[in-house]
Amino acid sequence: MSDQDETVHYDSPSGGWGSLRGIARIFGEEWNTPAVMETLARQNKPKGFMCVSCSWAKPADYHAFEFCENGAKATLWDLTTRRCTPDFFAEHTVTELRGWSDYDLEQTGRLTHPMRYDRATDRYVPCAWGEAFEAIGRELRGIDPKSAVFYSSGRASLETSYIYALFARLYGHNNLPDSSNMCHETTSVALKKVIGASVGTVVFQDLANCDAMFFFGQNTGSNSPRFLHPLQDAAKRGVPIVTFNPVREKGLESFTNPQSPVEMLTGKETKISSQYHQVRPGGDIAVLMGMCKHVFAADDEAKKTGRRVLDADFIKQHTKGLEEFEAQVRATPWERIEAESGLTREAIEGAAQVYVEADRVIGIYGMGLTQHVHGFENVTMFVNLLLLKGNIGRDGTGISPVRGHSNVQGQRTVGISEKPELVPLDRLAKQFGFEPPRDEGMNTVAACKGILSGKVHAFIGLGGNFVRAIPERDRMEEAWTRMRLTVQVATKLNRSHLVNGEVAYLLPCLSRTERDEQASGPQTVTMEDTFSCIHGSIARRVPASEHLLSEVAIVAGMAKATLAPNPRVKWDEWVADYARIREQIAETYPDEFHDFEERKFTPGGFYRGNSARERIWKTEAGKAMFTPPKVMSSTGFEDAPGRYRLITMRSNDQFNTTIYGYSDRLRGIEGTRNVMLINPEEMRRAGLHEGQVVSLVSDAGDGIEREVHGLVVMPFSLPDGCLGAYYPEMNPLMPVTHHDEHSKTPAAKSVPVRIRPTDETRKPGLEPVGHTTRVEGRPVGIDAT
Ligand SMILES: Nc1nc2c(c(=O)[nH]1)N[C@H]1C(S)=C(S)[C@@H](COP(=O)(O)OP(=O)(O)OC[C@H]3O[C@@H](n4cnc5c(=O)[nH]c(N)nc54)[C@H](O)[C@@H]3O)O[C@H]1N2
Ligand SMILES: Nc1nc2c(c(=O)[nH]1)N[C@H]1C(S)=C(S)[C@@H](COP(=O)(O)OP(=O)(O)OC[C@H]3O[C@@H](n4cnc5c(=O)[nH]c(N)nc54)[C@H](O)[C@@H]3O)O[C@H]1N2
Ligand SMILES: [Mo]
Repeated sequence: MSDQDETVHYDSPSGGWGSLRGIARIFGEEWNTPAVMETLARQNKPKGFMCVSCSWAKPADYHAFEFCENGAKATLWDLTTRRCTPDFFAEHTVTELRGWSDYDLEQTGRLTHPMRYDRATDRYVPCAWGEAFEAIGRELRGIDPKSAVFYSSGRASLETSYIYALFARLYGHNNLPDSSNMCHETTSVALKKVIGASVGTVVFQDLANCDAMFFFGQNTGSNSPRFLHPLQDAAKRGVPIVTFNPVREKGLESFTNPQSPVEMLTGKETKISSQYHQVRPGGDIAVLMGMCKHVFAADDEAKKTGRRVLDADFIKQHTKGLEEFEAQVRATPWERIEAESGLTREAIEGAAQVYVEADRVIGIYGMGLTQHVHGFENVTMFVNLLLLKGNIGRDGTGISPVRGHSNVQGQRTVGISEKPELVPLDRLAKQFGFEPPRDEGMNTVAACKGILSGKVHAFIGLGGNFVRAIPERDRMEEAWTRMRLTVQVATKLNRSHLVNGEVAYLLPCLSRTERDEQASGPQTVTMEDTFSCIHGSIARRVPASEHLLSEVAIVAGMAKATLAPNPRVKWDEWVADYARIREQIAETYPDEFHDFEERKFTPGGFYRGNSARERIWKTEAGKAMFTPPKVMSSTGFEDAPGRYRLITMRSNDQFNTTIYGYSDRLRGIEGTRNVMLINPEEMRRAGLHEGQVVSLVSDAGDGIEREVHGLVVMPFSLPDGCLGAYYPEMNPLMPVTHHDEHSKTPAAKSVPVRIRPTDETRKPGLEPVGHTTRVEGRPVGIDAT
């Protein structure tokens, strides 16, 4: 393990004054006005608006300010007074704007007018909404529907998502990739297979009723900070919290509640994790194997005195496949487990002993498990561990994937899915009198491959920043320009808007913080949180521009201009009153959404239910499945001299591809994102020194040369054999084929790379990182540097 003292680190707890300073630093005077405070005070409250940042629960008994540093940043980002107007676009060509950083692009402020790309002048020019819809409709009618892709990024409401998916199916395809395809798709596929439910089984109250929590690869302090409150409560109750993460993430170490005056004044912090294990990236299958091995051994001991550690009744009644799984675990030697995990047997047994002693256990995880070639095995191994002691389907227990975007889970619930078997197509057919397409649609990876091969002719993006979020940036951007039609619905300018198809539109929408006034009055929209609770959201702010339309109106506008009229599909009525869309949702999904209108403002949200929580297993065998893992490492590649496992990381100063600033406060990395993190011993072994400028090259063995240059070496506490660097800067290094085998989630947490040193040394700063990709020696990309 690395020498802690040589590495950068952050000594203060997460939360605390640092989080308030974090907000003030970015927004300066802009944030501390009465109107902004009024907006923030209504965030995540019943009859307020729901945060646009992450999907963490909005509890019924909320705090005075039910938002966190990052929720406030996300809101303030939308409330900015800056505007990206037609004048701005008149001054800059698209080619010029492609030279701007992601940060600078978003700093131009909120988009104000619908814009059309004009090839002759290489500029975006304003156009009327009607003109944009007509042109989009004409283009879509002119191509095979199966060659169009409708992407969504996880923010749009249930109402928008439902009509967007309906639009796709009425038009004739299931090509509905979602940001979820890059995120928790591994969860959806793995949990569905082994417990018959595609989402987590935990609800908010379980957090207060559990006896132990196990955290694998989820960074609470940065990515779901409001979760720190129930975690702090649990830690104070003496609940052991055991964490496995290659990085020592501050939020999982200690926390000062910024909403507690006493804690703020005294600087008192709560220790969060009782054990913290820096597992190798990709080493979780081995850790979980080791833990199960210890549980079996403890059960053997207990049996001698007539007791059991395993929940034998549960296993007998509710599960299948224990024997084969147990045989494999018992046959796996500790040496193998230690080598793959990078942890000692004692450490793993120490963690497992907490599991043995606890009656009620919750398993929590994030991208550290899902974004691997064998992410499926990671998730199913976690379920195996929980099943051994009946830790699914009892109060205070369960499996809890922490979802990302604020409505990413909900979008899947109401039909945004490329998998026809997950959507009640027969019901849709009846409800709207049409024959929906039944063939499998394109997920994100399939869409990327389709764009690369020229099979995809049109791309509509409902939010997001697709070309920055996906792997293989250079090849994707080059292929992008060969598409006939690209449409982006967005609040702020980003890279994806500057990589155009032949015909391109940029359509600005209301943000969720803004009043959505339609013919019937102000509208409510709804979302689903990570615990499957549905919340209404209603906003009061005056929109950023009078020319904005709501996402519902934009989707309906495009659909109406594309499709033949259908008396049952009432686009205009739906736009006039979103309650009419909620009626349709309730008709398609009666079990989950009955009495939707009456229940939409239930404090804490209304629960849409989860069969696995009731111990009803909708799997092939009708039981919860023990799943012997096929591999011991989740990386999907062999170790080799000079080959490293690259973790692509998020900082607390970004929301995905939106970069708020350059302070990764909780990791002690300030004023830069252009760093390559490595432990000090590994740095010396590689013959490198602090401040040395290096390139990373992908080592996928597929003949394509991918390189990111201009990274500065920074010593950091990490396990051996791995490196850390930021997402999305590293995405040019990821092959599109490097993804989870089952779900196709890009494997962003173990990318095989090599280091290419230079002679230069400097302090890390704001210089942009460059990237080049070569296919058979030919440079690809539209403006690779
Ligand atoms: N501020 C902020 N909040 C966000 C986001 C954001 O970008 N910024 N993004 C939102 C979205 S869309 C999502 S999906 C979530 C993402 O939230 P998380 O699921 O927390 O995702 P990451 O931060 O990418 O990575 C999680 C953790 O996995 C660890 N890790 C990496 N490799 C491994 C491994 O092999 N094993 C283990 N055990 N751990 C590993 C990393 O060190 C990191 O701490 O956050 C949401 N919230
Ligand atoms: N290497 C690597 N790659 C990754 C990941 C990783 O950990 N490592 N994480 C993956 C994950 S988990 C995810 S979820 C994806 C994220 O991928 P995306 O969801 O595609 O990306 P975002 O950065 O969240 O999208 C930000 C843009 O959304 C638009 N936007 C913001 N608010 C709204 C709104 O209310 N409405 C509309 N219409 N538009 C809006 C703005 O224009 C903004 O620029 O990236 C994935 N890519
Ligand atoms: Mo995500």
